[in-house]
Amino acid sequence: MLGHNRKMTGAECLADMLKGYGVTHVFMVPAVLRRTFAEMERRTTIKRIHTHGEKSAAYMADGYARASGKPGVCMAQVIGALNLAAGLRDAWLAHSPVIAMTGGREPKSKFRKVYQEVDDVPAFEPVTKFNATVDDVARFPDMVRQAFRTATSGTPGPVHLQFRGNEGQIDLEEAELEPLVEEQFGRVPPFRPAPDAASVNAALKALQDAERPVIVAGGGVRASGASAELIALAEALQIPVATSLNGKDTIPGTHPLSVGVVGSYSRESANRIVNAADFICFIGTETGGMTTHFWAVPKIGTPAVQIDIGPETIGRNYPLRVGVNGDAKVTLAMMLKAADRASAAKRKSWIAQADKICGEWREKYRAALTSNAVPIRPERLCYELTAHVPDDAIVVVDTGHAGMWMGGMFDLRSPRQSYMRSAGHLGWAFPAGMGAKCACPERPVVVFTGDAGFWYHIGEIETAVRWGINSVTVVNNNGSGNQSKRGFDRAYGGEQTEQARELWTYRKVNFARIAEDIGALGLRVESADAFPAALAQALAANRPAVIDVVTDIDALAPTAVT
Ligand SMILES: Cc1ncc(C[n+]2csc(CCOP(=O)(O)OP(=O)(O)O)c2C)c(N)n1
Repeated sequence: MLGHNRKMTGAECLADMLKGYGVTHVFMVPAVLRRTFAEMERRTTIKRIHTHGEKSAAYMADGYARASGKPGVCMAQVIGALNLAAGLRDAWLAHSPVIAMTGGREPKSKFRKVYQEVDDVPAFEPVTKFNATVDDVARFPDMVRQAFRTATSGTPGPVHLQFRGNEGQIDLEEAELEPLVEEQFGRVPPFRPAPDAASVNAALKALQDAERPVIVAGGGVRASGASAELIALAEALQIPVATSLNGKDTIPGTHPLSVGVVGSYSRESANRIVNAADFICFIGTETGGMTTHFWAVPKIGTPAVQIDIGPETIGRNYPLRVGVNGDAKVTLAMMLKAADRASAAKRKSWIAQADKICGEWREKYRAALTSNAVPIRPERLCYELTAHVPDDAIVVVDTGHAGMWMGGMFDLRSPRQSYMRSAGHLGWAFPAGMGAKCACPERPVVVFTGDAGFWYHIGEIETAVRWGINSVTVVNNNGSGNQSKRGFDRAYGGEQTEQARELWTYRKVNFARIAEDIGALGLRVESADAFPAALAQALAANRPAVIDVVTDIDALAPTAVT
């Protein structure tokens, strides 16, 4: 391959490689890899999105990756490296393929108290699958390939490359370089390993024998693009489907076999049905605390099978009848092919029971979902979003109360809609939604966040306006982080003092005015009936939009049932 005597700079090589992998945007705070940015301008159409903080740059790259399946690239110079590492934590928790590039240390000035330096590499260790330094320009091609290969392969996840020089100035150096790209690793999944047939047959037999089985589908089904196969198998065998929060868009909430999100930020019907099941088929879920409400739903000991691309997760939390190691789409297709459809008949009364439980949930929350109360009830806001979010929208949801409200009360209506959620970080959704919009400019992006979450990266409104990143952000604005209310009640031994409210309340602010001042469309909604028109106006605006919805500070989301 080499020996062509064609020298190029690291910057030229990196720009060519990012283009070759299909990267369309990079997210960063300068100054890092400056020469590479100059080469990107000359040699590619990659957009260099200059943000107001490294953490939001990482969240944008994460949103880009989760929306498209293509690695999201974010960058920081040495002094911003730990801010970037902090931003990788959500991508790590959500198994999102993010590639972080930072400036690093020069051997000649190490340990001499050079300006701004600490050894950043260890900080990336707990939030990456591959954490490496590029110290010689000759290593650009193979290290960049390894970054893409690792981020996308197996269970996807973030990687980090530190380039020599506090601003990555190694990119100025020249060598004989081959900017070879393996396009296969430009998107998840690069491989679809087929499981062992005997394990598939054993899992299928156990599932078919069960009278009250449930499938729990997670983010692995989403990463594999296996929704259609999941739904087809559930229909063929007549099995209800619950999802993890990360797998919420693997089956529309309006599908007759969908029972909702199971676990902590969940829907009561899903938890009740999973706990009434005699058999669980986990697929593409690591059976973590959030999905199982700390292993109470289902109870440990419930007979189960688990299907996953990552062998290390199979059986981690639940003793299994059968473990199946393979890609979700391939495995589900194999199961579907061998499925005994006649076995569905014995599940008639189970399906009727599941329908009844779902109906009871709807009845229980009907009044809240359709409430005209002022200030607005968040349940009603979720109900309006279910009805009015476009058929091909990407819905991006923050954590805290936003995660609880939307996880439990919102339904996707179409298999063309996507749902992405913060894996735990308050403030993730607004920048992640911007990244999603960069990745899929032709699709509407609707972000749902609380005001507590929106404050984190509010400066990025300016980035959205500057770059024309036209996502729509719905702010559930109750002037507080009121998910914390219950916790402080407990801490104060039952009921908190009036002064304790200073621990979780904020000033009342009109975010629509702030958005307008920065150049976005700002709309304020004070009555629920006005929301659909505001959403329609925001979606049609052709500029970034913030819908400030004034909601009830006393509205607390229901907690998980066990
Ligand atoms: C980075 C980060 N820090 C702290 C938390 C803990 N946390 C969870 S919810 C919450 C308060 C926000 O409450 P919420 O009711 O979601 O806000 P609102 O919807 O009222 O804006 C906090 C501080 C977190 N999830 N992420």
